[in-house]
Amino acid sequence: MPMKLGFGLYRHMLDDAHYRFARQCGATHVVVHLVDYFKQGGDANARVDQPLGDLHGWGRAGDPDRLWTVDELSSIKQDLARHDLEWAAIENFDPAHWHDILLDGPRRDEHIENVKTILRRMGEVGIPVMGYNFSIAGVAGRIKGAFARGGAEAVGMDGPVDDPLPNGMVWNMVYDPDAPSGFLPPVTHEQLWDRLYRFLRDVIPTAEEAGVTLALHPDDPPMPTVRGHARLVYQPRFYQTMADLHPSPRNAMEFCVGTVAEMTEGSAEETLDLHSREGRVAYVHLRNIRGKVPNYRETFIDDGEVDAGRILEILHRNGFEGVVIPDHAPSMTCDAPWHAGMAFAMGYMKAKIDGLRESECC
Ligand SMILES: [Mn+2]
Repeated sequence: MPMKLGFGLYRHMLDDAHYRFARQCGATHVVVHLVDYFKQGGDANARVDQPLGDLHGWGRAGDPDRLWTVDELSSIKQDLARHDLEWAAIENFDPAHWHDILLDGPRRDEHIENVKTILRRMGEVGIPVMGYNFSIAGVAGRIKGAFARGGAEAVGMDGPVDDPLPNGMVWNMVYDPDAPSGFLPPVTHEQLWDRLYRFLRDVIPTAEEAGVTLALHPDDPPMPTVRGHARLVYQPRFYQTMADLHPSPRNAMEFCVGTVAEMTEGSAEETLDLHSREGRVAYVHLRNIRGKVPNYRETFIDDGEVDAGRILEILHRNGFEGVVIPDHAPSMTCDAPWHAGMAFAMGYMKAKIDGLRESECC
């Protein structure tokens, strides 16, 4: 089985028009975000691109008392199937459901049960992968501008962001709007690695029973700290640290090529080669960048420091059978900036993947 071309859809995109668009771009698989990052959008976080936000984050997390139900998941799966699309993965837990696992808070046991329930329901519906970030500050501190070729609007970073994180917020979302004022005490690297270790220890047995793979996204942006809080996988070598925490094949990676390329050490190609050879990669985010943290820019897929064709060759050579999605792309100047940017990335990836398949066949 060769690798598959997939497409990532945000919560507000779970409709027929976006399913058709993904299929028209050549996707056979879809990665679904069930957390709505855009509920309190405003200008800083409009539903026109990837979520950006400001120091207040992306907005409110979901309902802490309502986990995703089997009915809800089955209905999305059926909708996808009607469009010839397979559900490859859910991307990201809702902070409302698991914040005290990240924060090691008083509700941690309850939140571990939440994660187990979600994994069991995924297994029941047949969703094979759960992508997640294990991060206190989350995706914070990025800017947007006409950074990409031809002045296309893209995301980047211009220096570190060290403003402290308010109480009630985690992973760039507000889970408790009534939290007392003040700031979250910074977490150290040792504390956070210990929290990830205990998380995997507690939930991997359920993931194994359910047949669901947990797939860790590296820290985006990959800084040693963001908003004063330590990060885990902010250099390529820390992916190995994560792999060593639990030997189960259900402990895997959501390998984000762009994020790994933004790291100040190592190379995305070598890191991907190592872990895809060992079968540790559940699925791949493929996008391109120029620069390193804390100063980088996202670029068109053919235009940055990553050789995206070479990335796909490495995956093909290592027998990777999972899904590759474009992550995000610069917005193009036209009536449908997001669609055009994503379609460009999809066309590029589809041509490369088809070429790899053909070079093998005859
Ligand atoms: Mn990514």
